[in-house]
This record gives sequence, structure tokens and C-alpha cells, in this order.
Amino acid sequence: MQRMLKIGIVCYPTYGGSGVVATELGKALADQGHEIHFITYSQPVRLGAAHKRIRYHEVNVSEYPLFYYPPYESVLASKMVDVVKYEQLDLMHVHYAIPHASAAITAKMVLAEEGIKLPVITTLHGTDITLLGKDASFEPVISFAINKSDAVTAVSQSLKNDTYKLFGINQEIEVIPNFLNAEHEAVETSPELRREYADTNERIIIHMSNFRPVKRILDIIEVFARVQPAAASKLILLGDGPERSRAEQKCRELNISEHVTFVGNLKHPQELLSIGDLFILPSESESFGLAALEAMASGLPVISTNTGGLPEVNRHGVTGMMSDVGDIDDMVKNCIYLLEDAKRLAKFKSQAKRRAHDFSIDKILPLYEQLYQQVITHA
Ligand code: GMT
Repeated sequence: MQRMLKIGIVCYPTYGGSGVVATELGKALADQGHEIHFITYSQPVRLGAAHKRIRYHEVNVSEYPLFYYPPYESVLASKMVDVVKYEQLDLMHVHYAIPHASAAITAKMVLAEEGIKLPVITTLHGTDITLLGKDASFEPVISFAINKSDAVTAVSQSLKNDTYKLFGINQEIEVIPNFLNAEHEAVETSPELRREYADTNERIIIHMSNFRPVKRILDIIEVFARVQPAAASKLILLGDGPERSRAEQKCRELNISEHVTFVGNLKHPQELLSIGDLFILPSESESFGLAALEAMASGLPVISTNTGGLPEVNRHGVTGMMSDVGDIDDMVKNCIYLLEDAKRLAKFKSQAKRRAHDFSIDKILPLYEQLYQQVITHA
């Protein structure tokens, strides 16, 4: 019989795929009987209601006039040492190479001095590798943290390949894709909600992200401005971030504001996703594209770029369509191709939903549990 473990999870608690994956993983592990300790600077967005086997340990960095940069990584490492010692954790699973994996390796070394073993599992999510990897100043610490982890996972084959390409890695990386929990499939389309956003003859196109430049939000606006006159539709933008103002400005310039709703961040986006017809994700780089997968689970075909791990999620001509980064013409063509033919759209919708089942939590959770068992056996 499998041994129940005490697991520390470290992640970015704000809006963003890695925090969502880490939180959903923790919740699912707790449901299996494991005891989960989240260690972060604020409560993870998707943590939700209390659970008997989930604890949350806040990392507080105190203000001190001497510090120009608050020493978050050191405080995080000290917190890990404390939680491991007093809660007797079996392992630490960190999401994101810096500063989480590097802090965990520091904690591991501190604990080793006291004869306590701390197996560290690092999950790479993307921007820690694909964006920060291009910045040489981070390279030595990222490579060190990955190489010193007891096990490393990447959320797609593409991210695994990029990691080997960009860093000096002598460590095996296992691909464990992202997943969906049951919540994503439970939501039925609400006709009343749909009517609030679009007329009955209109289609709804949705995008969801943290509006960072890498998401190329302005491409969405340009695509939509050309799709809208050809296929009556509305655009719903979920999320918030640095590019939002520019996107709002662009809508005004193109005179399409009346067709576009900027919703902002939502804790539970499923209800809105469920009223959509198409999801659009024109990212410059995307190690996996969890937002696309969440949309597919709600029955939305995906118009995306073919970058990074997106082809491992979205199947061209089956669950959606893919274009080269920045190829607005092609994305416009693909949107119209799907929106203009109701039968074709319905087929893509059901294929997208079916494909999302490949990433259900029941398929992915055992992969993490097996890895945990292996790591504690060999540590
Ligand atoms: O995409 C973001 O800006 C957020 C980022 C994060 O760290 O949360 O997402 C990354 O991790 C997600 C979960 O594994 C992936 O689904 C996203 O594709 C990945 N983002 C990028 O690679 C740009």
C-alpha cells in the first residue's frame, strides 16, 4: 500500500498557470490522503475552502532600511527549514526554478548539517526557462538548482528540450504535463449568462491570461477587429496585467470597444469559459498553455500559435487551428473558418473537449505520486 506523505509545496500564489497547477496538485494530493503544506508569500488564489490536510505557511519579509532589495529567497529558505523540521515533511515540491528551487537547495543544505534529509522536486513551468534562460545572469543559479534537485519535471517535451538547450543540465528531466481537475467539466453553459454578453446570432471569442507582453494581446485585438465584421461576434478578455491599457486603447482606435469586454481577473473562470465558442491564444512563447487546456475542457476550440508546448495540447485541424507567431492574416482566416460553419464548429468543440480528457487529473496525479515515492526511496 502507498505511504501517505507530508509534502511541502512552494509556488507563485498569484494569477498564472504555475500557481494554478501547484495549488490544484496540492488539493488533489490532500484529497488522496497526503498532508500538504503550502509555503508562499500570500494565499494561493485557487486554494479556496479549508481542508483538514492542507496548511498554509506565509513567508513574511520584513522591511529594513538597509535592504534595497528584500531578501525573499533567504527568508523562504529559512521558512522551508522551519516547516520541514517542525512538521516533519517528507519532501519539498517547488514550482519554478528561481527563486523556489534555489531556495529549496539552500534549505536542503542547511538541514543536511543537522542530519535531516530533504528530497527536492523541481517542476519547470516555462518562463523560468524560456525567458529567464536567455538572461545570462541567472544561468549559473538556475543550472545549479536544477542539477541539485532530486528530481526535475517539465510540463511539456518542448520545455524539456529548451531546458537542455539553454542550461548546463546533467540531470534527467521527466515530462509530466499539466492537468485539469473535475471542476472544469462540471460547469454547464448558462443561456442567461450568454445573453448578457452576446446576441443570439453572435459568437463569443474568449482569451484568458496575465496580459504580459509574451501573450501578444494586441494581436488578439487586431484579429478580432477583422473577424467581427465577417462573423458577428463578441470578444471577452479574462485576466489583467501590463498590456491591458494598451489593449483597451487599441480597441478605441479600431472602434470596436462596444464588442469587447475586459472582465479582469476571476477566481473561477469556468462559468465564463463555458459560454464561449472559440478561445484565442496568440502567444510568442508558451511552454504548455494551461489556459488553452482549460478552455478546451469547457468545449472551446483553440486558435493559437504553434510555439513551445502548444502543439502538445492543441491539435491543428482537430481541437483548433495553429499559426506562426504574429501571423494575423492566418489567425483571422482560421477564426472565420471555424465561426462561419455551425456544424464544423460543433465538431471542433466536441473534439476539443474530448482531447482535454487526456489531461484529467486522474491520469496525471499518479505520475507525481510515483515520482515522490521514487525520490524518497532513493534520497
Ligand atoms: O504564462 C504566464 O505568463 C504564466 C506562467 C506561470 O509561471 O504561471 O505560465 C507558465 O506556466 C504554465 C503552467 O505550467 C504554462 O501553462 C504556461 O504555458 C507557461 N507560460 C509560458 O511559457 C509563457
